[in-house]
Amino acid sequence: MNFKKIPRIMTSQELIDMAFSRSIKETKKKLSYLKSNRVNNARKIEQKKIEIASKESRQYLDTILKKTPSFTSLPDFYYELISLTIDIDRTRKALGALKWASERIGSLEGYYRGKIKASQTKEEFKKRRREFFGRLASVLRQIDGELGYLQVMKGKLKNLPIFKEEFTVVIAGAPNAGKSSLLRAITGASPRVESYPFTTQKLLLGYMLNGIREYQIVDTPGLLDRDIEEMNPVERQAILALDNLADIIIFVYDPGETCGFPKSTQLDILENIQKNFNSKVLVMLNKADLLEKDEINEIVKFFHDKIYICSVKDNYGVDKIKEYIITEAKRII
Ligand SMILES: Nc1nc2c(ncn2[C@@H]2O[C@H](COP(=O)(O)OP(=O)(O)OP(=O)(O)O)[C@@H](O)[C@H]2O)c(=O)[nH]1
Ligand SMILES: [Mg+2]
Repeated sequence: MNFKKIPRIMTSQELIDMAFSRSIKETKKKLSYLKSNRVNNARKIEQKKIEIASKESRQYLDTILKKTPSFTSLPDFYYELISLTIDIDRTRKALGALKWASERIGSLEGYYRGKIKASQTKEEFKKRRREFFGRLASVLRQIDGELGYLQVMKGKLKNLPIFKEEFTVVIAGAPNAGKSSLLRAITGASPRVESYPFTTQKLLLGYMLNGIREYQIVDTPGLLDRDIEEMNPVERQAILALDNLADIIIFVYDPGETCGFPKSTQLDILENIQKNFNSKVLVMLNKADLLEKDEINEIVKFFHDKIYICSVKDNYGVDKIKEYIITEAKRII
């Protein structure tokens, strides 16, 4: 699954310019020994221009088709992740259009070479070749929108994380609770952290090291308290990770509510996670620096001591989270 191999996607105008300029240059290079004042040579030269313009544009389109991995052969998890990232049907349609263009150029090439063969004068050869160039450009212009779409698709796929078969921790919680801050604190990753919700829009990956062992940590977009059917593709990525990747889950809880979501909503999200996924859930009270001691004690009581008190901002309690991950990894694997 290597999306980096997809070549840079040109616009139709860039592709037209490339095909025409190579056609002229290559023909000159290859047939420089021919004198164009002879009718037969002039015919060969114009045919060569057609052949090269066709070859260059078709080769380019065929490379995109060949280097774009077939989505159906992907493992289920990646197929789902990709379908939440790009519109797979739309991408298939765009690839279909490229295939059509390549075939159309091939048949136009055959048609115009035949026309030139049957022509008698240099003027006619030139006219036919120009007609071919015009029709080639028109076919490529027709797929300009599709090329544009594939360019966007490539940009999105290039950034998809590739997960390893390692012990994996998935960090979940309400938007703005401090999930990405935690990822940053325990791994070498540097995700964007902002004081507003919905900063993280896709799955982010980091690795926590302990000697020679590494643990895979996945940061997810914030969850709201709602049914899967109502979730948008960004939230669904979090669900997908919780369902498919998590050996354990860390739920980041912000009882000070600076995240903008009340405690009750956050506890409902937690309950849904505990209900719907099999993995063990560690609850992490974050932003303890903003709470009074009494408030913290009350929360600890509410959770029957089963909660980790942290302030990622002050790096307080983060080591305990790391220890927990290491112990669980030993226990599970
Ligand atoms: N006071 C305080 N602020 C914190 C702490 N941890 C995170 N924050 C702040 O909370 C805000 C949100 O942090 P993020 O790490 O981006 O939160 P997130 O859960 O990844 O947010 P989304 O990606 O939007 O879901 C940022 O302004 C952080 O600086 C903490 O322990 N104490
Ligand atoms: Mg985030």
